[in-house]
Amino acid sequence: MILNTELEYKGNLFPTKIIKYEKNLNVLSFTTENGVILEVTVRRDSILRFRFTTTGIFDNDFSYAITKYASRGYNHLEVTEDDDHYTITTSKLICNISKLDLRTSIYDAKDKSLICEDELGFHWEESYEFGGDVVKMSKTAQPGESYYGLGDKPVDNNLKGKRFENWVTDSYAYGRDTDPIYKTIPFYTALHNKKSYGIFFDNTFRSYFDFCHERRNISSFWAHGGEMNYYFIYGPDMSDVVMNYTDLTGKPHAMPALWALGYHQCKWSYYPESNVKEITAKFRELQIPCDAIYLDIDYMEGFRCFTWSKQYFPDPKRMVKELADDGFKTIVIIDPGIKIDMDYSVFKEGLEKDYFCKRADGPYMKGKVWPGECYFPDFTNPEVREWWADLFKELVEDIGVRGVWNDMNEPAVMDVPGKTFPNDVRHDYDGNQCSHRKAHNVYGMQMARATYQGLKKFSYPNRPFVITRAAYSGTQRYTSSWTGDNVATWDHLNIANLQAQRMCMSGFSFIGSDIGGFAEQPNGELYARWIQLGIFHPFCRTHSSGDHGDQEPWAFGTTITDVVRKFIELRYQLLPYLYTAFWKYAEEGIPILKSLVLYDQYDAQTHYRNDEFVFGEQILACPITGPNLKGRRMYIPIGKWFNFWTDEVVSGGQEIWVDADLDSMPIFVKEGAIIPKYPIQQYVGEKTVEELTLDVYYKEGNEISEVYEDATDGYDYIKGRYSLRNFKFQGKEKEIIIQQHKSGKYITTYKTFRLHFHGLPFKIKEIEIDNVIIPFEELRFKGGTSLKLTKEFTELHIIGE
Ligand code: MIG
Repeated sequence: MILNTELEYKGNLFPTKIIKYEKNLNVLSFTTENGVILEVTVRRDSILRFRFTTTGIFDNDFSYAITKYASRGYNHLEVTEDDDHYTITTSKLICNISKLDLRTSIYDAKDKSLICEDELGFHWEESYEFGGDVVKMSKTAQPGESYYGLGDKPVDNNLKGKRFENWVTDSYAYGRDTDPIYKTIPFYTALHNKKSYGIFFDNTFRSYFDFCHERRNISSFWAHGGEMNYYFIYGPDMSDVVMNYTDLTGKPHAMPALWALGYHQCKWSYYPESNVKEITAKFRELQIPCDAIYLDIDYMEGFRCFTWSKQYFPDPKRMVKELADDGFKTIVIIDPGIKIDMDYSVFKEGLEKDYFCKRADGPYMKGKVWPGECYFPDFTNPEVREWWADLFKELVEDIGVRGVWNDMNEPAVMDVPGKTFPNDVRHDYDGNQCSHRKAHNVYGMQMARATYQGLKKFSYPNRPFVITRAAYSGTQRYTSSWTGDNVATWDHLNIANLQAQRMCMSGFSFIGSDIGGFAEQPNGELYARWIQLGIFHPFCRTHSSGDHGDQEPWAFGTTITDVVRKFIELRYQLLPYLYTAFWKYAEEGIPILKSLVLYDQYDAQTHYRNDEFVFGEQILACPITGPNLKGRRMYIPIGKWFNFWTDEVVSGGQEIWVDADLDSMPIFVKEGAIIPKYPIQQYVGEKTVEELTLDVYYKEGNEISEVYEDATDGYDYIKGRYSLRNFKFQGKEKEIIIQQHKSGKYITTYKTFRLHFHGLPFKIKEIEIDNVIIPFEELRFKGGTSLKLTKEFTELHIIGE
């Protein structure tokens, strides 16, 4: 809260009555007697933007979060007026704006039910110290309302009763409820009476959200500067809210290369070269699949970005090539701090070109990080971003590095209060010069963006791969991310689960945790359980601080190694399934992981669930989150599900006990699903995929499954060279019909499918492929019930006896 006595003196200020209304196409503005203007922009039938100024003049309308590719347009817009309010009507929403004080209430246009209503609505306090306002909004909580989202907050899914701060912060060994941590995603979804809406508060200043914490029936949000500027996004399906938010702030600009969805191995630090080679060789020797190996800060010369330690890595180009020949992509860390050193070309150039951040009165922003005293590029300057992007030429184009890891980009500064830049540091903010108060939350995002631009340019024709620690809404367009410096404890396994789900429902699906924990050391059991969870996270990497014992899959004895291998192998088998989920995310903004509330908001049981989640659209997973467990109770969402290991069918809508010894975990597959699988490979591309396995889970009824594939890297898919298979499954008592619709011009390497049936209630008698009857024996694999058949069919009938 604001403790400044001067502020308290004047206190909250409120808009007064409307004296002027103007309509300019889809932009409606309402001016009050005391000079407040509310501008409502109808972006879509279900998306309204609300923006307020208290000075009669709006800021330049600029946002790092909103993508220029966001959809626009609506079917219907009508504004009417009566005695006490204006009414904006679209095909989805009715929004009333009070003539007395600008307070709004929003209703569902179909059934006229109340969705969201201002309490005090917009109000503000003048900020004497910094100028401008502390801008505030409060809304009345509806009966039974719950709240979800907000990025990486390490708390239970349902945010009700809690208050949060958004200020991107380096948070070594954070814990449950630590707030704020690395990311600022000021977007939440609310749910009441089975209907969901979302609010995206696009304000980069330090901001706060209160979900019925301060007052039991009130939700509110406010920021220490800037405009009250928020988007109201209506569902009523939560998945539509999340998709629309993701459309607004952007989907990934490109698909990741398939290898990026493989398993990654990291530690602080693998060096020298011989150590790196030992690790990679061990993966191949033990036949544990792995696609990427990371070099942390010790690969550099005195922590100078874009240099290599001559002692530890005398010939990086050769090493990177040798690793690549063995299937390993090399990923290196790059931090924002540039060492003050006149003999260091990056520093000299940055200085000469005036690219480093400065304090208010002119001196450089000097801060201590790993290299010692550093200056920091102003990534909010487009010219600096271009320069930064070009610095990757040698690393990527010449040496062959395939991915870059951006760390410390909160920005983190050592040994100072606040652990970051002071507030007075100046930023370009793409031509909207401002202080660090406004730029802080986007600094890391803009660094990752510049890095992405470099990778995109110099990796071509391959796709770029970037991973960032800090983020603001919209960062998902450029990069993947991890959840920062967690700890090797069981509670952190839980936190990782929550954070990955939360990031996914906050539009940022390419996320994972440091598997096993960054700080301290897991025992084998914790590591194995964490791998089991990690293989279901879109980004899958083991990382540790390296100042305790080893944390490779083989570091805990052969029993654990075998469990870890088994699950990483499963990840590789499921790659086409995950790739398809990623494609749906990149294409439509559908989150890759779905918390149960997002999966089925109509079942009230899901509103408080935390552990179970749906991976893609048809696999339900739930980690084991404590020691010595041989299983657990978990909630199965409504519907019928196959136990992945036993094929036993369970009915959802209830909590059940599920066995899961250390070499297992609860995994279920939705009935009717067709799950695509690749053969186990030690790295993506090790094998040519000669056959696509399709695991078909019987259902009496219909279900649709899809498989997206392309060349696994490169940009041909954008030109239509992809392969999308849509399978329509219809199950009857004694028959299965599978219709395949194929689109895209990519020709997959395999020619055949291997169909494997689960839960088939009948014995197969004959098979009809595109109206031609073929005896079962001709297609069947020796002794089994699986079929080998051409990938070209359009309609398949499996007829039982
Ligand atoms: O101050 O580069 O979160 O993943 O290994 C610590 C060393 C800096 C923090 C990152 C961590 C990384 C470590 N870094």
